Amino acid sequence: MTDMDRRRLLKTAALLPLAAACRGWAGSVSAPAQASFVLDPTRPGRRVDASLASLSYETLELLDPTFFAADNHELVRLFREMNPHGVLRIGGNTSDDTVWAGYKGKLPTYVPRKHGKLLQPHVLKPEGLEALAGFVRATGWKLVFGVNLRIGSPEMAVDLAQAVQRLAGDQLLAIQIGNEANNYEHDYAAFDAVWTPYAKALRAAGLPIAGPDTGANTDWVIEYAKRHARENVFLSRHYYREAAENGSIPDMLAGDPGFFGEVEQIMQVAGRYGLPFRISEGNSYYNGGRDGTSNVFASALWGADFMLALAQRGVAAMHFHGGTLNSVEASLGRVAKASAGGDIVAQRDALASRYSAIAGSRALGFQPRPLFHGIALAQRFAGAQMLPGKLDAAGANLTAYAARQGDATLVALINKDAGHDVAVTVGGLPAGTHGELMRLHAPALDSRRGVAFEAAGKVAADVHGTCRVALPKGSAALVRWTHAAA
Ligand code: BDP
Repeated sequence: MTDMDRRRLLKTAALLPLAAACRGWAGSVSAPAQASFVLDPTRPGRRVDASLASLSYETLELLDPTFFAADNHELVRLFREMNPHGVLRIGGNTSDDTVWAGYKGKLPTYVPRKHGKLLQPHVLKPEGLEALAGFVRATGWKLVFGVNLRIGSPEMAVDLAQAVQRLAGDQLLAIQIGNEANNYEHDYAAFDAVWTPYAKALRAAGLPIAGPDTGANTDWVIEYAKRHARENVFLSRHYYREAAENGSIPDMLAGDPGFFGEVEQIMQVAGRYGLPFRISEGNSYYNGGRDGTSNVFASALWGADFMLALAQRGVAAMHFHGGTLNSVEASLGRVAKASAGGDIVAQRDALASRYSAIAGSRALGFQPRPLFHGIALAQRFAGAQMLPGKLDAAGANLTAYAARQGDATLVALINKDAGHDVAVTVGGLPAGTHGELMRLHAPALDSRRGVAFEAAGKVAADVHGTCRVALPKGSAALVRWTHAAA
């Protein structure tokens, strides 16, 4: 299908009268795959946390006190638009490479990372923290703050964490100790041995703690829960699908069932201790994300699907890692080489890390990346209770989620298939109700621009509680059925 055809198809779908939208496929394209999704409203599942859409940034970002600042209105607006109840996690590799200027005691000698070019640590000044506190207040977001474990100074960590608490007050959700310590501690026992003196000192100072903020070690999370659950705010680990070098659009859209098996293991343990579990950092591909994959429309479909798959299993939040290209490249021991030129959209895009959901700079302004719109779709489920459903995808790469939100029923349909349009017969809806349809779409899976998540008319469930929704390849839909009669 050409871009023109796609646009026409979406337009037609949006303009369909109620009955037609529910009875059949109106586009003039080859027959779509006939899928079905039947939800079961009698077995409500997990409640979706309000902070599901959350973000993660490098500590290095705080070295520019104009970035996270209350008067950075455009960034504040985009955070609030994404989620009025989000949580900002500050950390990443640079948290373990940063010293706190406010600390006047002695410090162990800084040990550069094996691969790194950084010979002296970054220095975080009080103005960076003050500005951050203003930013979280302006956004209404909570804060999770990572302190440097690698350097081996619990004293500095306490001093810094206390400053964060003084400035951020109630916005502070938790302090985390170390970033992906699995990269520099031999095993869980070694991590626990260096972590414990930090935790004791921080707790003695009245600070809330979360962790272990490991890279990809599910066994660490489980062991940590067993040992430290009682004094913890939440459990955390990171998620990236793969290294950027191995990334591609088909790979990203293929799904990652193995990971969700691990999530389920963690959720069992989290449930036993009554602790929330957050993916405190993650994105499509580590090593900074992949250009042409992490920053194009396909990432929006991936992000929405990933978040809802997490929510369905009871995971409280997904903190998408991002921020400036400079901060993420520095976290990897590299120097950012942003391509200059192009229009303002291209210039802002070039300044952001490849997987960031938001692009731009203080000087040039900020704009949503394609991923932002996928996150926005999934965030519509905040506060809802997930409902199970039976999906017959008819061979297409299609996922579907349902939830009850107050009196409304939500259904998200994500067609990650690059080759098949799909017509989904949704069943198990309250009979005779009408739904507000929203579509997430773009000219193509590899589009950097022209991505929208927007209202696309109404649909209605028939007397049997059934409705057909047309879903062009590489697009998603969200329908919110309200129980008022259509
Ligand atoms: C994680 C680090 C973060 C990096 C990211 C990446 O915590 O600092 O920016 O990987 O490789 O492991 O993109």
